[in-house]
Amino acid sequence: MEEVTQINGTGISEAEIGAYWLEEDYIYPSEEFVRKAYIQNQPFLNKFKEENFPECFHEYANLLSWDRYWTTTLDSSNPPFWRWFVGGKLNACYNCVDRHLDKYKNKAAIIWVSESVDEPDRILTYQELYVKVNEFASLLLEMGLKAGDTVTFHLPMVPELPISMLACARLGIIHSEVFGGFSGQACGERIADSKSKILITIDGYYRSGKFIDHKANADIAVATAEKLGQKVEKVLIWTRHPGTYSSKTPLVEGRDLLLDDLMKKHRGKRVDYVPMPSESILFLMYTSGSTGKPKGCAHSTGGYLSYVAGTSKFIHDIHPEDVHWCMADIGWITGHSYIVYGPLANAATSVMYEGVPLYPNVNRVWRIAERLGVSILHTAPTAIRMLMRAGSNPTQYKCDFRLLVTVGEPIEPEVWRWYYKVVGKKGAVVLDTWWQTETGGWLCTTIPSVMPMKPGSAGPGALGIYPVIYDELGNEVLPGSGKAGNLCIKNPWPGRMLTIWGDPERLVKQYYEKYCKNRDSKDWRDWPYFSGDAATMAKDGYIRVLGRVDDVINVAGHRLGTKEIESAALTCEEVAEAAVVPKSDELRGHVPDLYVSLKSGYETDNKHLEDKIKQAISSIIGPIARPANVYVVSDMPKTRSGKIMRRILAAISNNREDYGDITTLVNPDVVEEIRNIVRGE
Ligand code: 6R9
Repeated sequence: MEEVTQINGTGISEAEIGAYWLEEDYIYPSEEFVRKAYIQNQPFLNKFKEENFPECFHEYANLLSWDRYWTTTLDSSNPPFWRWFVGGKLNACYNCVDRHLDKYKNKAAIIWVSESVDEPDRILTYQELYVKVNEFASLLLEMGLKAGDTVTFHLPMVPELPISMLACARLGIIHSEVFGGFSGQACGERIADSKSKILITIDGYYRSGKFIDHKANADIAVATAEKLGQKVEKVLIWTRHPGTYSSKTPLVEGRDLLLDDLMKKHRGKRVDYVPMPSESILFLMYTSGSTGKPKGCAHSTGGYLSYVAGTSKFIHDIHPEDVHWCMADIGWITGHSYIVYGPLANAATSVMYEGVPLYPNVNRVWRIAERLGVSILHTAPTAIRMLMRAGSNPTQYKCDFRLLVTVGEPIEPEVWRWYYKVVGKKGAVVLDTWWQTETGGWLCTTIPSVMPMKPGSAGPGALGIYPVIYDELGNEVLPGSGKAGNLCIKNPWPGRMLTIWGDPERLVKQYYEKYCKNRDSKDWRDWPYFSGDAATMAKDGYIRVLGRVDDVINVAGHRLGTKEIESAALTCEEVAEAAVVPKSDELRGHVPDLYVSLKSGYETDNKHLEDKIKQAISSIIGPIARPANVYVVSDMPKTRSGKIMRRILAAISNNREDYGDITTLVNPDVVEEIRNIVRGE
């Protein structure tokens, strides 16, 4: 049995909390945490019971300032294209910046920490953020951009990224940030899909002590977009060291503009914010799915912002006096929701760190946390595993965390315990939050002040969220049965993406077709959301997420499509067929293993080919997609209908014998041959 640090400090009776308190491996929040938390009692949780749906989400929407209140909480006339807070108007930038000026003008909104230990922090107070966002919005207006246009960013972790996001939001311009570590080509494909005429980038940034020439990617991105039919008219370039252009890549005349120069004209300018309809698109975030083409998840202004503001306040429990540090990259959904929009909507102080956790040494994270007085730390199991295994020692530092978040991949109980005991000194609560790019915000997590933690479990549905596990046939897998199934959500919620940009039918196909009970029904109860994850649900409703059931692989918390990697491998002329499978990895959770067969006439015994393929994948997608191993095989294990049996390759990569039945293969002999190649025999 896990040790119990504190009993329930809320004074709520066991009967009220019900089954939550009965299981053996529960760990309870410290009394100190509970005393300070926003949610103090069961009546607040009761507001989110199923019978109060959808009005329960007024608790979230009412945290925002609306220019016009909504008339309809949930318009469900066209499922699954639900619309939230219809009739309402608001502005996301106003809600994250302007409205805090009265009370918090002089408070740090963003504390940016350079990767270099010698470079001073950049601190933007709410007033300074307001000034910079207005100046940049003034420039965007001058460029002729207006509400409803799209703009692509390819920015790393610099303060100009949230400034650019908020300036777009101020004018109703849809921003589409592409993770800075993605290649120029990946960025170009997203520019073309989103139809952006403007790209916002930077000359370079630091990674593990090296200056990365990022502007070089912009040229590739523009060329790629143009090949795909989208002309990029202007490339706006921030500089990593303001005033100095540090890239070796020349500027293209007439197209590339240095923002240092352009911004001079806009100094001191103020721009009115544009009240936007609740269901207008705030941003696009591309993510990988089961096809080769990433999809643009379009998030709404009113629903999304309400959802991230509400979860940040009531579950994340961010108070204005907290210093919140989420170590994710803003190029992913976690950064959008829980570095920028959620914390800033709550007038928090949000820390942004440019670099990697282990640079220049294993204790960098704790030095930063100690120096800034970070009270809430938010990171992924991969980072925790790396710190733990590298011998990082938080106990040497005066860190005083109140709450620790883990997100992005399943966390092993052993890693959870290190986070809880060594990082949190058993005083901080650990929140394991399960959600996805598509969902906008957290879906499964404990409510830390009133529910105990269970190492390795993401907790029950968040406020107003009703998860269910279905088997392949659509039967409910009962809680406590110990059986795994597909994790689904019974009801709509305000944070879910509005649609998939340019391809609304894909929303229906990918997330709803599988379990829709009646396609003609207008009742949301007939439209459960299929997440693509496998999970089990314990008797108490706690969810344990096992991983993806589709062609998505999770590498160090980064989501990659196996089809995207395979397509990149196929650009090498030698490659006839490619199959990617996840291989378990102690640090990164999973890494991609790639199997290729070659076109006739090519030598299988070609040492350079492996490097060539790895290089192709790095430059087409980005270094994170680089396979751990490339195996050149004479043929793929195939069914009679010609399908590659990835399950068999996955078993071989992970050194398991559970191939299942291989007699149905057209070429069963190849299994032994591949196994010998992988084992190096
Ligand atoms: C927020 C984010 C989504 C996929 C998701 C699942 C995995 C996320 C998790 C988790 C276990 C958690 N995932 N949180 N698995 N426990 N707490 O990561 O979004 O990049 O879209 O990835 O990540 O497999 O389906 P995204």
